[in-house]
Amino acid sequence: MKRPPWPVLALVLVLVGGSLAVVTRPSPEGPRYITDDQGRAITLHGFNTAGSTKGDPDAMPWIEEQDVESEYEQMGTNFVRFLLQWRALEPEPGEYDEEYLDAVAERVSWYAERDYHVLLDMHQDLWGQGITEAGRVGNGAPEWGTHTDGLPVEEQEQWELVYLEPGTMRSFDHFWNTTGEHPELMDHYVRAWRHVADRFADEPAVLGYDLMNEPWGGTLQGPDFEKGPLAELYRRSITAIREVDNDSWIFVEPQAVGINWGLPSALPHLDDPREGKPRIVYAPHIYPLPMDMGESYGGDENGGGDGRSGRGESSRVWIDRSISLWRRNVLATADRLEAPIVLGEFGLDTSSPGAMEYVERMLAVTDEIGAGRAYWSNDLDGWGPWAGRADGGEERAVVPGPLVDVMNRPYPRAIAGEPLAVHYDRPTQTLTVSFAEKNDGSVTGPTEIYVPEGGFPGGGSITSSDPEGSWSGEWDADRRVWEVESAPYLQEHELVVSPAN
Ligand code: IDC
Repeated sequence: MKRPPWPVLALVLVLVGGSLAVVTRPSPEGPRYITDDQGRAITLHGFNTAGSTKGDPDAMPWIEEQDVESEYEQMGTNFVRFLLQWRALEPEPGEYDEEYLDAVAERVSWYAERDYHVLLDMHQDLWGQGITEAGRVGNGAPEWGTHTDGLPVEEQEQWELVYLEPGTMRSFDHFWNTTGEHPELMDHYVRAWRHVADRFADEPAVLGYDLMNEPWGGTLQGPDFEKGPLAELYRRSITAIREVDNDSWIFVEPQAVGINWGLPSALPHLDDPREGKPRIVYAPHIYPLPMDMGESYGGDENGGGDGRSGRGESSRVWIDRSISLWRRNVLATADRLEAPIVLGEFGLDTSSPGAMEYVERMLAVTDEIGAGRAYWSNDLDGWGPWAGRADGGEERAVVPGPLVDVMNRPYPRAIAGEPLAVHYDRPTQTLTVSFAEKNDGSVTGPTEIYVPEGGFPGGGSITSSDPEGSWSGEWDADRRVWEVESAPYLQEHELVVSPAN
């Protein structure tokens, strides 16, 4: 008799076992979308405010309340990623500046009055002002937390390259305690977050906390960094925040370099000890490498155009490939984290060729993957929506640039159910939103769809797949919002908003 082929059987078992393991993997626990206090899925659509915070002595953005009003009126945004600076929060070790937090709270109230969701972002680039004597290149960390050990930091034309300077590397190595010399730095950072959360836990306009902008691992890179000290920082911050704030959403970013270009992240799943379903959000950025290298979104999708990539095709084709790669990898990471996605930064010089098409593309991609988004940024620097300030006069009104029209588009602010698809067709200005009924009593209130003024007098027209008489759509002219009550006995609904004809 022939001997049974054990090795082959074993291999088959391993393979079948492996695929069974995949099939029987538990389904995601948490919602894959962010919900408001009525259990509705919210779409976050807005700006980073602002880059000017970094260089400001008081760490405040350039805006006044009238600028928030202009943004709301001209683009109907509902989201702001608001920059914080650790240096301002904790100017001396263990001492928090309450006046700084008061100033933040005042600005939060400007947004709260207009129903925005505010994400507090602990921003840093290149560690902190203290990496160079002139203080011109880095921002974020306090001087007392900056240890370059006297290693040099040269300014570079392309600011990101300063990440590679020895003094910058060493500052990060000390923070992550790769050097074993400064374990206290991470303790301070975690406690500082707890302090912020304690202050804003009861402010409903504050949606959540972005634990660290664009983490950089110093000499630890990739999975070693993301699964190691970065995950440790996140776990400790999540635990500390939850001691004082059960409800806010906690946003985590991957390593920025590489992941911003579309490469995969190794960030591990992070537990959320809150009562109820987890509220962790995956918040990556996108800055395609060709764009970092000075390419524009000019040319066309068929490869024609300016051919600046020097590869016999337009740079747009090359950038589109980066976007596809980014999208695939972001979805994979969000699956692992069982987290909704918010694109925390995307942006470019609005005068570069094809810039507005790139923004349209990213708005479409974020719609497709059910992600919120914050454009970088609302500064008066050529990237933002404003061409500048009108000269003179008390009002100093902001002057709209090309981005205003692109960002001012119909979108569902809140969906009373489980979102299935959101699609905006720019040529016909038609928005289609489909969602499933949630029959578990967890959702109250109407679906709300924002519609811009231009081309949509009286809100334009709205239709529903629900039978006539079983649903209602009410136009709130002040907020420029359709409030839709759908037929609760139907499993799925599709709403279509288009210009009046
Ligand atoms: C940029 C600012 C620029 C500044 C630089 C360094 O636009 O004026 O010199 O930061 O502070 C990011 C960062 C974000 C950057 C943005 C655009 O998170 O802070 O702002 N960007 O370069 N990562 C990739 C791009």
